[in-house]
Amino acid sequence: MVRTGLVAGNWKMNGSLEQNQALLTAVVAGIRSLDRVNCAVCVPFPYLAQAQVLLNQTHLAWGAQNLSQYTHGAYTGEVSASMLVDFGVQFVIVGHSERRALFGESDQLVAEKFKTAQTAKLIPILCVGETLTQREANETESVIAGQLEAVIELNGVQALANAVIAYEPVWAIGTGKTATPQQAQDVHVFIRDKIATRDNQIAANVRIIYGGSVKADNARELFAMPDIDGGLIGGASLVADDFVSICKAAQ
Ligand code: G2H
Repeated sequence: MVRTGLVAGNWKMNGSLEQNQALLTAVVAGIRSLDRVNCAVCVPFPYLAQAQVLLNQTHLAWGAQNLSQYTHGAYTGEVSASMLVDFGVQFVIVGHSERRALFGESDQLVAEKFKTAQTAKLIPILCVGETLTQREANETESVIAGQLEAVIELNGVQALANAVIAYEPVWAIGTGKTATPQQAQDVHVFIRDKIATRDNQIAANVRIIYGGSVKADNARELFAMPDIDGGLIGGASLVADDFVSICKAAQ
């Protein structure tokens, strides 16, 4: 892997103070010796304070799963970028397919959230990916190009120098179906080539991670592909031994 790998857990809406304490303590111990991969967990908002206390001065970074596109004000129920910064957050997921599909987030809104995150010096993990219907209609590339273009239009290609892209085929999320390493590699190359039409160096350096039913037993073959720079891990990030194995596979 030419770029430093990143394995980020996406806990989604899971956890409790008690479970998190055990999980985070075990993960911190398990990844202690890893020095060639970055590891992070994106936890639900209420647990950011707990993550900050438990993970400060460890090898495990922490992040959030969403943020508001607004900086402050009368937006009931929203969480701003500066609030995340107050809790030591480094990464924030934007445009996860569950936010796009279940909460109506458009490409434009995702691009705005990306901008708000970067303005606050957070590192956005921008999720892109196609549904099964879109893949079967040969629309994978056009869908991903549209998701990417919306972000580049609003933020400029330079913005990708301090961001991570996660390719998450919607048909592989939480379904137990994983893209084959070659299927994922092909899309990662497409994304990198697309960025290269604007800036070669940014394209070569940006980390593109894969998400969608990554498990301890398939991580190594996925991460062995030259353009897969790690993973965004859902279900398997809730089990300490599995998440640690996946982090080790990216080293
Ligand atoms: C995709 C992934 C994490 P899972 O959503 O973002 O979840 O690994 O459970 O498919």
